Amino acid sequence: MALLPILRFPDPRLNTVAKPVAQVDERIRRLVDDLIETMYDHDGVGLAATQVDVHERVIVMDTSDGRDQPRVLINPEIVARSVEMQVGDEGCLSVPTIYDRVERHARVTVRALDRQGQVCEFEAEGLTAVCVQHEMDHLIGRVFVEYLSPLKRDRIKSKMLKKTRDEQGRGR
Ligand code: GNR
Ligand code: NI
Repeated sequence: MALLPILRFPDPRLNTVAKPVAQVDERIRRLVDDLIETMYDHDGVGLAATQVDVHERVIVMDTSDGRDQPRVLINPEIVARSVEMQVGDEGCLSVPTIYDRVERHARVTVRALDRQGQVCEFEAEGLTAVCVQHEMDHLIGRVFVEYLSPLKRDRIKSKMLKKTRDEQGRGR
């Protein structure tokens, strides 16, 4: 297992569209395990392969209270979405310290392959529904701040560039 470095907004690699996984093999399982370890290390509720510069349709999530129920979604598809929407505060490991409101479908039905390559389908609501939509956006190259106003997005962009510069100045 390994901790993977996470790309930071506005890195253009975050805008890459991921390709479907052709076969759930040992390489993909290793990626899944590294994503899970990296997600827990950063106390995240989800992580998409895009964020670690791997452009394949792989997501890991854990929205359980005990943080002991990792979920693996390979080639995820939303097969149904509620008309009802919900607005919730979102954050992103690729946009650290920034939280803002985003409107999402309140419920989504997701179909994906699991770590074994088996098809699984479930209905998600609340934070899990938010997380699925947030992670699936990463796979099509979209970061949540792109839903905010251009003014806010530009401010966040400047703040992230400065943060990255400051950290590199300190030799990190
Ligand atoms: O850890 C995360 N928390 C979170 C909170 C509200 C809505 C979405 C998220 S996902 C985020 C981890 C992340 O960046 N996943 O891509
Ligand atoms: Ni994110």
